[in-house]
Amino acid sequence: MAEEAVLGYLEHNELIKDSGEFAVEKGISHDEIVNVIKSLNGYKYVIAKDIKKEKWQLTAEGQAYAANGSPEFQLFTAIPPEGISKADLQKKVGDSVFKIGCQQANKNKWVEMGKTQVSRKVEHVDDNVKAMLVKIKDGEALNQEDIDALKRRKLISPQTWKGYSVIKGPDYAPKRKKPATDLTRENLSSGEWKELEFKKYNFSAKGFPTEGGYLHPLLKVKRQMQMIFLQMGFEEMPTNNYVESSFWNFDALFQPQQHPARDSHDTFFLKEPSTTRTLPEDYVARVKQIHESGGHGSRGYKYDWKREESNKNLLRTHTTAVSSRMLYALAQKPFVPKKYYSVDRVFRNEAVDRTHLAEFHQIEGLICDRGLSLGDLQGVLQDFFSRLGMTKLRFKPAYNPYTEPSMEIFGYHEGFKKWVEVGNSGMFRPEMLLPMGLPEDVRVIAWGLSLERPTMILYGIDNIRDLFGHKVDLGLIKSNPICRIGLQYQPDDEVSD
Ligand code: FB9
Repeated sequence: MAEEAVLGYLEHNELIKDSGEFAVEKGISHDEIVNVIKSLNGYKYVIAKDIKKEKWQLTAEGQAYAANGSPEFQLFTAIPPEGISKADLQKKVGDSVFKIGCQQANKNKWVEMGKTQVSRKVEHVDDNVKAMLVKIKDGEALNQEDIDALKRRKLISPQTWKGYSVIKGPDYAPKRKKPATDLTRENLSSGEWKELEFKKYNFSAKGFPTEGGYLHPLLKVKRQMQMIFLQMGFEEMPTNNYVESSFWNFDALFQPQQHPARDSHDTFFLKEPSTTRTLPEDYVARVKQIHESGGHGSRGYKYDWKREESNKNLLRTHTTAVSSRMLYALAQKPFVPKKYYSVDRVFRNEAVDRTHLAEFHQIEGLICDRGLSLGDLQGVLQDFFSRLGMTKLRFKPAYNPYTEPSMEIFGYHEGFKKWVEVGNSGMFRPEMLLPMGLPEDVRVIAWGLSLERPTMILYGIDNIRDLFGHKVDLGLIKSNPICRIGLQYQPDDEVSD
């Protein structure tokens, strides 16, 4: 109906000056008229131009006074000719009307405010305030002075009225022809295609979002890390066993059985199957030996090493457990130098916070060869991290039960303009390597880092829970950048380490 009204009116008139007045004139709601104008404008039946009008509307208080009269008027009419006590008057008109009414009536010199009594000063008064508010309500104009007075009393507030002026458009027609959106066989065979109006192609229309698979950011960075290791000539270690025995996870790494990390506060031990079945007995004996009384120049830990402790099954706390298996396997064959890496899940019974979950992905690299030194370790770290876009490294002495010397690795982050801890490293202790059967002069340099930290940094993710786990933000998984090379990250999304 609104459409016929607009198109019909323009058939005989050049312009619809004001859609608001047009709506009133046609008795159609302005919103309906506006929707039709917008749609006809879209199809170029008309050309609509915005017109804005500042107008005033009553506030809640203004509406109350427009309905019940201004408080000063209500107060005045409540005063009997002989006057009344303030208390009675207050009871009569209520607290807010009394408070505001007294101020205004007094200001208008309508009443005499005694100490306890209130009396009229004039016979009759007009409630101009109410009258003005009603005018506003009916959309009538008031002079600026009255507007300011009502504004001061917060009885009115400005409202922007938006409407349109409308003229015929390039495709104007008194009646909207539903443009054909398809050329059908019938159109062709009937020849009606000659008359038909075809809807214009909207070449900038957004196509249907193509649902497709998304690589999780962690997997993208995992791929990046794997590529770096393969390019550096490393082989991937098989990490497909989350469940590990305490022996390979701790004892083989010369980590003493009373080490704090070996109690259930840090480690998830298994109830079922609780104990490992097979271990290489001869090697176990040598590990027992080295823990209890040392050897190869080490004095060991001098404690009573328990087999049942090493039999306990757990969720591996580091992929270094896989390194110990691989190095032992390597020692069982004539020695060949090896470069191994691993990237997989490890589990630690730790407090969960913005950057820590009970599980994360550990990345580990190791090089096993004769005569390797700490310098070789620093060198390979320089090579590895420079491929991650981190060229400036610093090394801080650290301690791990299975490496001596050990170093924490810090890299300078160009984007954040600060040093970030990027991992840990060291040279595996002879107490770990020799019982395996590796030759005396074979050294193993190794380092480790997480997958989550670099991924959070590269993808600007602040909370690890958005990245991994049951609270993952799927939107992020779907909308994250294809890939992130190196660290030149946009500073605007600050992620503090
Ligand atoms: O990943 C860590 N930080 C990091 C790594 C890379 C990175 O790269 C940027 C984009 C390119 C940015 C940050 N860290 C190790 C350092 C910290 O985050 C640290 O607070 C948390 N660490 C985890 C352990 O938390 C309990 C990260 C995890 C970690 C620490 C040490 C090892 C592995 C993972 C190790 C080891 C190791 C040592 C010697 C021999 C063999 C393995």
